[in-house]
Amino acid sequence: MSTFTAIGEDREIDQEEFTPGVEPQATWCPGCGDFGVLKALKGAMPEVGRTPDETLLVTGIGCSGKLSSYFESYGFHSIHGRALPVARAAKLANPGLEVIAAGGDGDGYGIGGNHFMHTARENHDMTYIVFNNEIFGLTKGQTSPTSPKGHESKTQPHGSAKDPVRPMSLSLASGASYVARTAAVNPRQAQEILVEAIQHDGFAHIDFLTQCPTWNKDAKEYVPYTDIQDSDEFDLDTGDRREAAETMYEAESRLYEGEVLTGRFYHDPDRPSYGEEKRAQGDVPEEPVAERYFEDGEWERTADRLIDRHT
Ligand SMILES: Cc1ncc(C[n+]2csc(CCOP(=O)(O)OP(=O)(O)O)c2C)c(N)n1
Ligand code: SF4
Ligand SMILES: [Mg+2]
Repeated sequence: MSTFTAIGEDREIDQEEFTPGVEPQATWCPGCGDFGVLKALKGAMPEVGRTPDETLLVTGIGCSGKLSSYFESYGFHSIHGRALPVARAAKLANPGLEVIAAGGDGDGYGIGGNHFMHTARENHDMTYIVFNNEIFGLTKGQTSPTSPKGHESKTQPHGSAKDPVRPMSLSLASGASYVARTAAVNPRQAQEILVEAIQHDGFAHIDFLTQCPTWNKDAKEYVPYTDIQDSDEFDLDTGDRREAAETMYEAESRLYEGEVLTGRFYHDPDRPSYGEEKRAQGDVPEEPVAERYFEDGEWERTADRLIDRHT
């Protein structure tokens, strides 16, 4: 079965289908928050109703990037900071695929920051999970763009003199149409948010707090956490940009004071995705731009039809 013929299958899906036969056990350190992302993602897929054949997971480089090895679906372990351009191209080539991109805070907010900003701006239809452990985990604990000011590490032995990136504020200002923060220690909320993000038509960004007990002992486990949707202190209208911006700023500031605020911060269900805009203009076809196979073994390239139209 190809990824094209599998799309639209209607059947019960078991989350165990997302456990690969090769390397079923993740090799992350004991207590690593990355396990929580994998668990929540596997739990979300049956709820969304997508099979491994209908899903593409693109990852960057880092401990977080190993997610695609431990999750059964189409997978692409790309290069550092470049998961989003790969994911964008795949989604445009095959709009029926459920595309999920994932990587670390260094990967997505540092070296890949430019791609993050523009993928949000263009509202590409995908879910982007950023494992935020406030450190470079894989390369053994260097300061990352989300490390708190004053954080001591091998690269900043006297403490970082830099203000950290505000991931949700950056995402909203750039144009993301769904923005949330969750934490590995909150698996129920994490799964619910993943389901919403995957079902959202547009760029859905999740800042996923993942503790790194090996290299970032300061970050502890992101507990206790408060779900802003359950808190009496917040009465946020997630469709209101200004309110969302204020609440994100508050959550980002308080994280560095030791208070973990999680939940849904912004959701605009009406903004058309980049793919929808391009299809409306007739610039990309409705069907995949890749090779299409037929039952009798014949195939055609819809890309050829596109090229004919432009020559
Ligand atoms: C172009 C390039 N520069 C640097 C590296 C080295 N490198 C690998 S992973 C990494 C940072 C990982 O940190 P993060 O993205 O936060 O992921 P984590 O390991 O914390 O999940 C770096 C700098 C690389 N692989 N490629
Ligand atoms: S180094 Fe940190 S982020 Fe990497 S697997 Fe170990 S605990 Fe997880
Ligand atoms: Mg990291």
